[in-house]
Amino acid sequence: MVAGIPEANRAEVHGDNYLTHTRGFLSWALTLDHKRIAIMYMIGILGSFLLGGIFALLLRLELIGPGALFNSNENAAWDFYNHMFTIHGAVMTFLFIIPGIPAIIGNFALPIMLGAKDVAFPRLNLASFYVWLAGGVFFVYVLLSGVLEVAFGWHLPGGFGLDTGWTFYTPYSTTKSESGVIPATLGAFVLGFASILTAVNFLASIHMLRPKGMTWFRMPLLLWSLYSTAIIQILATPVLAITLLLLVAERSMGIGIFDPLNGGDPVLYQHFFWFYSHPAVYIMILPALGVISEIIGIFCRKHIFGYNFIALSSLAIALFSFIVWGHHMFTSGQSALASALFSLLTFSVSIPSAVKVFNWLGTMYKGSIRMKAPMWYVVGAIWVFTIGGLTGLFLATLRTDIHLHDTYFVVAHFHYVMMGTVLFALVAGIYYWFPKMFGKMYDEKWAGIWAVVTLVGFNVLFFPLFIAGSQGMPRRYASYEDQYIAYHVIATVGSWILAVGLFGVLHNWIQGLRKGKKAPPNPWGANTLEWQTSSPPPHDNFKVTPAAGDPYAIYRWQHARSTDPEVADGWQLKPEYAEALKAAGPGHRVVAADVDDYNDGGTTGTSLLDAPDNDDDDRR
Ligand code: HEM
Ligand SMILES: [Cu+2]
Repeated sequence: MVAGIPEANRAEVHGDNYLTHTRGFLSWALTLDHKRIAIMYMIGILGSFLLGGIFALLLRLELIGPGALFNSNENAAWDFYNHMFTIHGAVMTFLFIIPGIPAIIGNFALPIMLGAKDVAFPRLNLASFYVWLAGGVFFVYVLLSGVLEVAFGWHLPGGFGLDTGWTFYTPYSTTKSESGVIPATLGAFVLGFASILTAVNFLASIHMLRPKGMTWFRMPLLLWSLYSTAIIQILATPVLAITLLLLVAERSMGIGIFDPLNGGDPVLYQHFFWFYSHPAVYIMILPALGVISEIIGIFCRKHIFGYNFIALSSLAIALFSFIVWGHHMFTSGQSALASALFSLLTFSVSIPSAVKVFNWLGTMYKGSIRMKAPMWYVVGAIWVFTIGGLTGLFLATLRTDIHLHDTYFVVAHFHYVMMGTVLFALVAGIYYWFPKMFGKMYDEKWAGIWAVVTLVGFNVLFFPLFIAGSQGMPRRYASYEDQYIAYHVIATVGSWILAVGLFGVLHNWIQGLRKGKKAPPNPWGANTLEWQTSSPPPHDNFKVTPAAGDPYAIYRWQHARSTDPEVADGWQLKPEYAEALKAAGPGHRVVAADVDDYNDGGTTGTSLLDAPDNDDDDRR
């Protein structure tokens, strides 16, 4: 084989790609192309993040001091606070973080990584996008009902706003609150279907569409993590669905399942809820860990360390995730034996998580690290995941949890794990696949600057909250004792730094879209199959299905082997590399292949990397 991606896949560079394949609103709205669906999800999900983020900034601003900031009438102010933190939590959880990485990055990358033309069931894929959208409409309704109530005193059916906390704990959600519990739970119910449909599609795709040469243990790690996630989505989500329907039945008809006045048990609700919601934490986090595993080796120029352990730890996490829910209920009056068992099991789940961190660090160790935007965020994500994970141990320990339960320690812990790890992995992933998605490069210098700002902002925002929490600052309180003021002021300032950084990232992406340099097919020198087609890929991804090898073989980016250094299609190696390659003669290799090693020689592009073959030489 000679240079670059297979000839037939290269030709597409001149012709159409999935973005330009057909035009017009309907061609997007009715598309079955997984890549377009991914882009539509991206707009919707980043939009939800913006919405949840606005609430977060308002919340944080309110907490800058103990007084009522937005309304001089204290009761009204506290009421407003309850609505804000509930809507923030619900939007972030159900609309942003659960669908996030699978819907955006999974939808875009999974079929191409499999060398396939699309997911197994493209129509189902489009359907799940619209189901997600429908679920979102319920939340918009809840939001609107709150705004209309406050602004004009209009009452929409189903209550106004939402103030129960995103967990909808009974009996508050069933008998006390006047808020839109029913529309909100129905929204979460509908969103659950979107989650299940995507999971079914991914499972089927991974089982049916793997190309020649891609055995289970030659599958990219992102696919392992999406596979494990899909198992949780399919098994756990129905539990939430049933729980929420029971809640609706209880609230509207008082059937007496959760309400003690009718013989029900509110703690039962908590069991049901966390039986889903703890596994859901791994629905959020596993795809993020997959993205990290996917990116890290490439930017350390090393074969990922401990591939099998990373792959299997995803499955282990998925299985463990089902048997630890009781750690949310140490203070709820469940039996001491149950609590002790749940504590032990919770510690066990930290083993596979730690396995991943060790393997990432093993990959970085003695690697030749390139600090590009994806790598900045991967390092940031590993940092916050480690802090989040270690602080989780305090919450898994019975005695310390009694002290820390429902304090800001918990708020800090889950923002480190959920928001930090998942958001940074998502940003890393969007940067990493940006050239493939849009055929353009983003600006590396600004990407680095905004990365530092976001990572600093995040830690300034959430780290002080560990301390405030350990000193007793309770969560879900709009006001507090003076001793906590300093922590809240620092955190609020941190939230602004973070916001500036995130707007910087958005700006960087938009500038990349508008003015970015044309991207070569394989700017990072990666070996997974999506880099074996042009950027952006054509509608069908590949004209010839590439054969898969070791997804993390390093010689692809350490050495480009070619008899023809003047590569077709205009992406040329810098003269020094080309010279060396020519001097080496046929069959030889030179160190090359990073986007910086190319000259943008014209209008088209291919890389000098080898087409995949199945050699196993210098694999590690
Ligand atoms: C991926 C992003 C995020 C997710 C998934 C997320 C999720 C959540 C969840 C689930 C809650 C729990 C609400 C409850 O206790 O019922 C919460 C609370 C909170 N979040 Fe976030 N959040 C995110 C980003 C942020 C950001 C950027 C900020 C700050 C600017 C923030 C500030 C807060 C605050 C202050 C609370 C606590 C409210 C209270 O307990 O009084 N969150 N968040
Ligand atoms: Cu949990």
